[in-house]
Amino acid sequence: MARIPLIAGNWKMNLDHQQAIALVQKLSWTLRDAAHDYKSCEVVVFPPFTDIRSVQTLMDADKLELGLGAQDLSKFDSGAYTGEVSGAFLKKLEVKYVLIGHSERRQYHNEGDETVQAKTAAAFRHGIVPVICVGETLEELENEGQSAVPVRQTLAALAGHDKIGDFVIAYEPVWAIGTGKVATPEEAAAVCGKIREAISAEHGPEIADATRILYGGSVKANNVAGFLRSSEVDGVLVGGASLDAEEFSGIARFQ
Ligand code: G2H
Repeated sequence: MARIPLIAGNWKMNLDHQQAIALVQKLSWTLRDAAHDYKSCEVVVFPPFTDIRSVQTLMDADKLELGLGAQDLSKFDSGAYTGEVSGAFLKKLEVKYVLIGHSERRQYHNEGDETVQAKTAAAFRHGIVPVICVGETLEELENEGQSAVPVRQTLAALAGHDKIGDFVIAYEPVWAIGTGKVATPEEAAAVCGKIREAISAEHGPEIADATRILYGGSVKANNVAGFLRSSEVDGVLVGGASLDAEEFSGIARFQ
């Protein structure tokens, strides 16, 4: 099955709403200049919660076919959970994707496999596509090799759901995030292949074939093509380089 590549820009805790507006306005030009074909490659941005409304309004006004994502969601649907943001609220803002289990959430907010599974369930309940982030630390790489942890985290996130909706997996080796160190395209492809094999064994080949598996970690316009050459890698999750419209458009123009 042909999977449409997904280019995802994770803005993390950068850009206030004015800066977010400026970036989307610029992106609208740089993607146009790049003659971006939205049908052959999906581009999604993941602003901070406070920027989502501004970005969504601007995309509508400009008829920009960017997808909108959120960087997290609550495992709860509503109620006395101060500081949390419900998937129901995100859905009303036309959020299509949500990052779950990003290594920065796992590292700084103590999110383990159980929380990631519960948030994945919340995304399924609200009809938002979870982008489940998995990856090994340097220590885990040395002790367990490169694919054991990402495979284990993937299966844990997908376990115990009555029905599995669409989802995306983002393989991000923790040692390659924001460090300038990058996995080789061969390493990335091998791990993405192992993740797909594991999904196939657990949930069947149809789901495995339909699932997009992305690579993330210090992706830039000048290294993206290497990752996307492999049929195992269906897109990229980009952090730092997604804050620059020309660089991000360069990544979207990988073909
Ligand atoms: C990994 C990635 C995006 P960066 O966190 O999620 O960030 O491209 O800055 O390494």
